[in-house]
Amino acid sequence: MVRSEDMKKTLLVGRHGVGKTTLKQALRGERIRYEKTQYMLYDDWLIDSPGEYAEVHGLGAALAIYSYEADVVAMLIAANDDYSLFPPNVASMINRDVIGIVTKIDYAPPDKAIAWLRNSGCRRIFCVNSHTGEGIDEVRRYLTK
Ligand SMILES: Nc1nc2c(ncn2[C@@H]2O[C@H](COP(=O)(O)OP(=O)(O)O)[C@@H](O)[C@H]2O)c(=O)[nH]1
Ligand SMILES: [Mg+2]
Repeated sequence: MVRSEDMKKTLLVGRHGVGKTTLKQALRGERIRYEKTQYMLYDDWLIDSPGEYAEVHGLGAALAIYSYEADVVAMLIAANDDYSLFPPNVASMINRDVIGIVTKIDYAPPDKAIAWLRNSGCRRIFCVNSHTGEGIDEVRRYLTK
């Protein structure tokens, strides 16, 4: 059982469909189910964002502002993505701890996504399959205060 007061407040960022909401469910130990994210969602320690905030240039500022409410910003890329939304070294523009999470490692090797996340400035990178729970404990441990 995860107690929100034990956890670092974490903002999840990435394109729509990358697996932010599913990761949130896995980290919280909830049943995995599809749920479209229509607006910024605060579930105590996890802040889930709609993919459009990362994809539409004009909405990017909203993510910057929400990052100030977080201890950690997690940038997500799926192992089978064929592009990255995140500019090189963008982590240096965020004055929070920035980590990378590769989702959907059941679909493809994570190497390409790891390289993109590293290029964007993430020093810590985790690899997960939110459906089976692989890698979820490591992320949860890192996000525990
Ligand atoms: N195979 C696999 N599918 C995943 C994984 N994570 C998310 N998905 C699926 O990807 C789709 C989009 O996930 P969702 O969490 O809604 O993405 P979001 O738009 O970033 O919130 C859903 O059908 C999820 O079940 C994963 O690690 N492995
Ligand atoms: Mg979502």
